Parts: sequence; structure tokens; C-alpha cells
Amino acid sequence: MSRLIIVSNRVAPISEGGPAAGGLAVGVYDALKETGGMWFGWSGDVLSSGQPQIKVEERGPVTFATIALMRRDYDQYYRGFSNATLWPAFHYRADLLQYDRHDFEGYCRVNAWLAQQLVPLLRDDDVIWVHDYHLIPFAQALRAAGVKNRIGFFLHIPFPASQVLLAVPPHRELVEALCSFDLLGFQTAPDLRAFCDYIVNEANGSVDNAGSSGPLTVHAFGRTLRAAAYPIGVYPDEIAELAKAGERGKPVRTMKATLHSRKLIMSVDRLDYSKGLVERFRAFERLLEHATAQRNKVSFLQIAPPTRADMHAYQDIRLQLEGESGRINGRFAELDWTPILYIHKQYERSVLAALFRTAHVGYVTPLRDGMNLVAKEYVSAQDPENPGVLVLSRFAGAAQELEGALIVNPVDIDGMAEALATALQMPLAERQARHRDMMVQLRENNVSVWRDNFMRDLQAVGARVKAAKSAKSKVVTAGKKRAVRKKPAV
Ligand code: GDG
Repeated sequence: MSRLIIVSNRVAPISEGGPAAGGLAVGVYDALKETGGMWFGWSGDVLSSGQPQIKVEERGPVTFATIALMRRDYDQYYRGFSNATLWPAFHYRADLLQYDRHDFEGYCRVNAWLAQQLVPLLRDDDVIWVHDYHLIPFAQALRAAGVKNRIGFFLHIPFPASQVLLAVPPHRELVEALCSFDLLGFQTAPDLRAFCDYIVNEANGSVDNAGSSGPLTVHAFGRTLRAAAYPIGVYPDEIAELAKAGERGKPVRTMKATLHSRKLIMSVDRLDYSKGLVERFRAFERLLEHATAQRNKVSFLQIAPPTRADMHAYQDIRLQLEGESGRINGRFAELDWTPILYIHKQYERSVLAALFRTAHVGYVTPLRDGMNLVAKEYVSAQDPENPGVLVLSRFAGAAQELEGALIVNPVDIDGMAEALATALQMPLAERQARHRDMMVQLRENNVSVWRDNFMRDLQAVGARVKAAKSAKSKVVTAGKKRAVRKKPAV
């Protein structure tokens, strides 16, 4: 069997024996632990001088190969083009998009440099799976270095509609670079559709689904590749066990003591402007304003660990949120009740799972999100006999699957307040039925299924390329040329 090489911007900190907060780390590490293989990427260190050296460490079935970034590379590739240009644009925040041509050059330079670092570690039959928006030019760089292996790419964040993508000046270079991969994976069908729309309407390419249920075939920039949606999952039963085990632990006991049998609404997000935190706080305020019976009967716990804290947009959202929680608490708090408990730090995974099980409402309302694993983790952690209710943004990829959630528009403050009121009063039988349906979905599409489906299609690429070559030579012999130009059927 081929060895799996995972490439992502950040490799999970090895010393902690597992991934830090962040959906990619959670999903990828869980997948790699099962198959074994290598995980290559940035160590998280930034050097001001010297020369970064690659460090290779074995941990059980996983080899970690990590390397530091130079300060300038970090500024241009990571803070600059990845997180000040691509992240806002791909989350439909063109208003926050900043573009600097030198940062884009740095982004391409770092991709090429990282690819060169990986090449000596590769074997001929390795299958390479690259993750996320930091590494869009990675396959192009590997191909330039002569690598012939199969290379797939999975985008963890949304793929934006063409009119939004066009706001990124080098949009064409980016999509052309994506076409150097053999297989592209997106979180949801709407993301795949947005990509195909760009290919057909902006890149003069074509998309062919050949009447099959497998990946689409994309022809663009002189290349043929495959593309499909692979919604990332979690291990629901493992999370349920973790949550149950923590039920009598100290964090849950402390939380319950603080609640004094009030109901709990709970959210967990990296402190990111894409997560809709301010609107969410205001909708909770609206609930207290209108549903007066809920005052002093419900508390809202928001855990929001820091992320990208050295960027202005992130400092702004932090200040905004601190202002909102202070204002709302000032307005409604009583001597024995603080409506919003806002915590700006990270907790252990087991503590989060146990707290999820305690919460009557999982409140997950991003403005845009590729998938949102928290929504899936919240559902997984519930007690099936007495489950809580998920209130979920229609703009989270997870909303495509979790039909048992109360689906909301994250900018509709009144609509979200109403959904919270409905969730807090939902009868047991309805909560159980919704939870049951969502667990079926989560079990059917767990993180192993996500990985296996992607790997199956990536492994199949070689076979298809061979088949396509022999078919093409037959067509040429017959002197016919077939132009496939069709709107994507997704
Ligand atoms: C990206 C995409 C996509 C959070 N706080 C703590 C903590 N977490 C964990 C959660 C969850 C993960 O981090 C966050 O995942 P999300 O999916 O919610 O969001 P992103 O970080 O933005 O992830 C996203 C994902 O990639 C996967 O493809 O779903 O759309 O943006 O697992 O539980 N974990 C711990 N302590 C915390 O305080 N231990």
C-alpha cells in the first residue's frame, strides 16, 4: 500500500501528543493515526536569523517532519497573503481583504521552498495529500521539482462565489495552481459548484460529470483533474464516550454549581471574525430583552481561544467582543447571575466534550464556515436520553448535513433569538428525534469515511489517467476530436 504524506501549513504540536485547537488539526491527526504515514509542515517556530532545518520525529505510526519559518516568510506567506487576503476573501469578507503584491510573491516563494524541503523525503509510490488555503501553489511547485506522484488537495474553508474570488487580484494564478493537483476536495456541494462556475465562466474550462456519481472531471489550463465534495466528519461515538466520562469531573461540577439549575447555552470557537460572535452575543441579548421569563433562568458560555492574535482584524474582534459581553452583562446581570460567561482561553478536548453534554443548547452561528466541527462535536456529546438542541448557521458547511438542527441566518438577530427560545423550550420527544437523526448522519460520515473517500478517489487517479491516455490515442487515430463543455451537474 502507498504511504500517505499529509502536508499542511501547521503540524500539530508533537510534544502535546496531539492537535491544538483547530479543525484541520483535529481531522487530519485522527485520520493519520489510523493509517500511519508522514505529516509535513511548519513547526510553528519563527526565526529571526539562521537557516531553518527540517526536523524528523517518529511518534508511533506517524512521522512528523517539521520546519521553522523565517520572520519575513511568516509575515508574507502566513500573516500576509494567507490570512489577510485569502482567509477574509474565502469567508466572503471582501471588506477586510488586504492585498500586497509582495506578500503574494512571498506566498509563492514559501510554497516553492517548502516543496523543495519535502522532495528528498519522498518515495516514488507515496500519495501526497495537501491541506488548505496556505498551500494552493504546492502541487505546481512539486511538479516543477519533477515530482510525478499523485497529489490531492482538500480545502477546509469555503470556496467563494466567482464574484467574490475576483476581488483577489491573482485569482487566476490561484485557480491555475489548483489545477496542478490531481484531485480537489471541497467541504460541500455549494463549494464545488462555486469552483466549477469559475472554471467554466472565468477560466474558459469545462466540467464533465460523465454521468457517474464519482468526482467531476475538470479540464482547464491545459490539465485534466478531478473534483468532488468530501464533507469532513468527527468520530461521534468516541466524543460521546469522552463526554460521558467527564460528566462527573470537576469542570462540569463547577459549571453546574455556578448555574444553580439554570439552563446553559454554549459556544466554542477560535476568536475569529468569521464565526459571527458579535451577532451571536446580540441575539442572546435580544432573547433576554423579549423573553423576559428567561432572565436569570439561562446563562451563555462562550469559550473563544485566541488565534492569529498578532493581526489587527483579530485584535479588533477581541475588543468588540469584550465590549459587547461587558455591555450585555452590565444591562442584565443580577447579584447572583452573570448572563454571559466569556472565556478567552483554550480548554482540553475532554473538558469541552463534557461541557457540551451539560449544555441545553449548542449555539453555532458562523457568518461563513467550511464545515464547523464544533456543531458535529456538540451533537455527538449529547446524552441520547436527554439531548440538547443545536442552533446552527445556514452558512456553516455542517448545515448541509445536520437537518435536525434549528437552522438560522447568523445576521438575523431576531430570528436567532427566536431559535434560542424555541430550543430552550423544545419537548423531550422532539429533541430525541432530532438528535437520533443527526447521529445517524454523523456515524455514516465520520472522519474515517471522509479520509477513505478522498484517498479512494486519489488512488484511482492514476488508473483513470492511464485509461484516458489509451482512449485519447484511439480518438486521435480515428481523426475525431470531442470537445466537452458542459455546465457542472452538482
Ligand atoms: C477549519 C475550518 C472546518 C476549539 N476550541 C478549543 C478546541 N477547539 C476545537 C474544536 C474543533 C476545532 O477546534 C475547531 O474546528 P472548526 O471546524 O469549528 O473550525 P476551524 O478551526 O475554523 O477549522 C472549518 C475545519 O477546518 C475542518 O475542516 O470545519 O470550517 O474553518 O474540533 O473542538 N479544542 C480544544 N480546546 C479549545 O479550547 N482542545
